[in-house]
Amino acid sequence: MKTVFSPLHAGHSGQMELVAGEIVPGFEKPSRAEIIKARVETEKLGPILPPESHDVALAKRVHRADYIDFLPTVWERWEAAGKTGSAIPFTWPTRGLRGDVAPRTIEALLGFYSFDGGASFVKGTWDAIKSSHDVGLTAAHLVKAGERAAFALCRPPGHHAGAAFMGGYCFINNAAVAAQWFRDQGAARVTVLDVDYHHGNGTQEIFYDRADVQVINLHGDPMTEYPFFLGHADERGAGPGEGFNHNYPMPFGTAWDAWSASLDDACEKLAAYSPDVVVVSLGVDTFEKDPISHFKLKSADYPKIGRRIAKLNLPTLFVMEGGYAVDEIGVNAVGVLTGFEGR
Ligand code: FKS
Ligand code: ZN
Repeated sequence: MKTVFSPLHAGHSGQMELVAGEIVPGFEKPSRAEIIKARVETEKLGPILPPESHDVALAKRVHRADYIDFLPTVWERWEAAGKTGSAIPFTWPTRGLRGDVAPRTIEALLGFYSFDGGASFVKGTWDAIKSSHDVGLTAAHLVKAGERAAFALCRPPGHHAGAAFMGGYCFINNAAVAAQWFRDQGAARVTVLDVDYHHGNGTQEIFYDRADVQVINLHGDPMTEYPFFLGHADERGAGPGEGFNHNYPMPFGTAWDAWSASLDDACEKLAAYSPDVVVVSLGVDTFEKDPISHFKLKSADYPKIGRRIAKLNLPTLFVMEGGYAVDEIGVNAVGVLTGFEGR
């Protein structure tokens, strides 16, 4: 299978993150993508292609236009305001405050367009976001052109980004943009299957009231796991979208037997929906040694995930999301892809 990758991801580097009361270097770091790329090479998965540039008008099909227009302006506004360090949001319009009036200052706008402090900017962040968007769409083009599958080695990831907010290391929802693009290209139905450890709240929000994009999520139970405020089993979609959203929250300690039972059930629902194409939000932070997660999948389990998805026998776009056990991230992510290819 072909991989699409851009070196511009590396400009999103050195950004800081607030974890447990301390500002620390972000877990979502450049070596993640580099190690996956190196594993694609050593495993001879296939050619690695650069992305083509795609207009962000495509991103505006799933994100609000003012949000997408805001992202490229963040760093220059932050600097113009005399600020140093990472641009991190810290005030949010939660219940009881106005979320409908866009304020004027950069610190206020960062809060207006986010749900947590997990998506922070440095100088190269916008170029990395745009390259990740381009990587996703370029890989989607390969699938549309007839490849059985393609791998979008996106960084930064996307599945926490909603219609008008960033958060959880995510800015543009690459998987959602690709799913919408497939619809616009004539696919009647698209499924997003999200196997990242964290619930893909952004993807769920974007497609929640739609029947043309089925969204299936396997993840840590939001009662105890980030992003906490979405991802329960009773969230089944709304209006015309009712019955097209499926959540599989699972407790800390979940290992292959229980996790794969959820995957089997998810794949049955997916097959019954009979989409023209599947977009897999591929996170490997379900790994037993992941430093921020609490599932217990082993490296040998990742090829089994790929094999199960391959059994669906549908055109498949893999979009990279999370995974923080950097030493094993290449083995695990590429393991899914080689498993998909039946080796
Ligand atoms: C560490 C707290 C970290 C944020 C977790 C974000 C997870 C991001 C991700 C993505 F795929 F988007 F990258 N809280 N104690 O893995 O879901
Ligand atoms: Zn994750």
